[in-house]
Amino acid sequence: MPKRSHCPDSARRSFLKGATLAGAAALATPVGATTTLPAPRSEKAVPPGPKLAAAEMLPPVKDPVTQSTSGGDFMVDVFKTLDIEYLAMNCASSFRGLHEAVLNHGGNKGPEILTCPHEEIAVHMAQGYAKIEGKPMAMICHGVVGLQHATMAMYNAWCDRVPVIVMGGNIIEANKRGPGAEWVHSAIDPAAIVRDFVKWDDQPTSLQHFAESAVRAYKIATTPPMGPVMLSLDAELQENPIADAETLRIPRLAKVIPPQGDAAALAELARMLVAAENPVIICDRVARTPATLGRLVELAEALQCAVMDTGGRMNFPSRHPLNQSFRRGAVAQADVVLAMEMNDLWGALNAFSDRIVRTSRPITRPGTKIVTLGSRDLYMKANYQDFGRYQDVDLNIAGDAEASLPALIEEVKRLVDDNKKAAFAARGKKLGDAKRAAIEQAKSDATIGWDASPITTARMCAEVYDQIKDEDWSLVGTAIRLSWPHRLWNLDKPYRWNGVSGGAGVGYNLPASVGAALANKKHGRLTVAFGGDGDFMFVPSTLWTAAHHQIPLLYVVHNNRAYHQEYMYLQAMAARHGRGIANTEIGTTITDPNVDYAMVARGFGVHGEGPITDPKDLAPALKRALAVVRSGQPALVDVVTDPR
Ligand SMILES: Cc1ncc(C[n+]2csc(CCOP(=O)(O)OP(=O)(O)O)c2C)c(N)n1
Ligand SMILES: [Mg+2]
Repeated sequence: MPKRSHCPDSARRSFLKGATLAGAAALATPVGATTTLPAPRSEKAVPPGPKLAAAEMLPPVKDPVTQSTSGGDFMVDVFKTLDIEYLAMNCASSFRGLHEAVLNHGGNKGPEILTCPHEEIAVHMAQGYAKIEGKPMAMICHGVVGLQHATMAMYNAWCDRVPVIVMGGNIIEANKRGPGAEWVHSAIDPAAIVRDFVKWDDQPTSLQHFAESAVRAYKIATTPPMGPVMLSLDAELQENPIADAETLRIPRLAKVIPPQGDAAALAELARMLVAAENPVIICDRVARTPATLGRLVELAEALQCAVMDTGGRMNFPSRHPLNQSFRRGAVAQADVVLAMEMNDLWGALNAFSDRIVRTSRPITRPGTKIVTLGSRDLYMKANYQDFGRYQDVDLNIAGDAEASLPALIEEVKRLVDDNKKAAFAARGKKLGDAKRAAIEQAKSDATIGWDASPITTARMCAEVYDQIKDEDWSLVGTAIRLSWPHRLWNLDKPYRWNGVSGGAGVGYNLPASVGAALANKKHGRLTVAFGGDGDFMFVPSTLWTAAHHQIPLLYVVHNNRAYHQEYMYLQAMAARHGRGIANTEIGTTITDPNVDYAMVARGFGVHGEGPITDPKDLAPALKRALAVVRSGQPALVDVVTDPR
């Protein structure tokens, strides 16, 4: 155990003496009479006045020069039992005890520290990582202020039902807080600010309490519906010696078995699906593990029915003949809809427009039977409205969809006799034809403006795919409305895609992509992502973390020099009010000056290409960038997709 560094007693004594003299001088000098600037004061220097008297009255303190254990060491031992690979953080004194223990007791391995320039980056990295690796990462932040920075990313993780172990430092005992920062960074209930969007939180007051709460936090975070959890860690608990080592016990974490839907209800669902003329499966956040992709294929093929993958996870192969995700009309033809782990069921079954006035209509035909299967309603909160509009359903099966699939598939297969098989095959053939036509249409659509400069998003995506398609690639982010990869790329493995932000909080894409790339790194996968310029502008320093930790990722900035979604909304609003669109660039565009993202990347130590405006320059730039990525480093390509 390395020694903790403390001021020797003599140094402390002369330090206090200096402070006393400075204090006395300050008291004797009239305000404004000094001509020289005051010497910079240490945060810990004892200020003059009544506080000085208090300092002089302090009993002599004998600091321990060495301390063979710290509470932080025990906390690290607990983390090790939870198999937490990484601890993402922006450093802060409220968790200096734990930080030091991770390095010197834990050897900076399991967990290893990821240095992040912003707490939002740390949480988003954890969100992207968990959706590739299938397990949570931990992050720790400064009490109060660090947590305030972390909140939006925690909200995204909450809406996305992704586990993240969030921790924050705090100093619970008022008489232990130093003046200044330690007061403004302490709270009686730090987690209050995030309680509406974490599954559970606690502030342990002993090491045993910590051990039990850490294991409980992990268990709750990883039990479907998953979500972020928060532990507030007292600084004294981290820093002080372990007083009761012999009585401490680390509880065991048993593997969580997610709840399967009721067997009778699944049998009823199977009967409905098999009897239906046009059953349709809609899936959003179904795939928790790599097993689901194959199971959904098995279910869909047994029924030869349409599957709409709304993209919350990598649920269904993009080129499978039954994948009808870009044919919303398939839902209109359905007589039975099975909707699994939906983020927004109403949104999937209704058309909504806000262009003139807010209007909506169902896209299902009257009488269509709707069945839901999912874990979402098993844990819900009221304040933030991330549950979408209420949708009438006919059968509502509460249970984890992934865990329920084997029983459902078995039941369906049992009911499909030879007669049904022949009818189903005809249905499947029609769907396969429609799929082939949709792919041909997408290919043809993609050629529109192929040689245009600035570059079309279709060309941008096609050029990237052309260079990665024969490798073991993983796409971990797309810019808003960028559907070309899902329309044209062959997403055929569980890690080909990992979903979206959840809460639509912009600033997710870049850090979540870096987190996902970190998870992909040890599997040797080539990670690529597209991201908006607006998204990038929230969190550019993520690139430094990617460079520092050597996280290979090709990041393509879809640079339309605007917050384009909002730009379009504003144009629609101005048109509706009959006032023309002349002013709508104000507050919505990112020009004057244009941002040179490649130069920004280089500033953070990341290979940067661009801005690319001529499509002919794109392939060579991608080639150079991918060579960097293959060598184990991140690279950015700035592709200009807008004329301004
Ligand atoms: C934190 C946050 N701020 C603002 C918004 C509103 N918003 C939604 S989309 C968008 C534009 C994002 O710009 P960019 O990433 O460049 O995507 P583009 O629309 O240009 O494709 C904004 C600002 C939001 N969703 N989240
Ligand atoms: Mg943009």
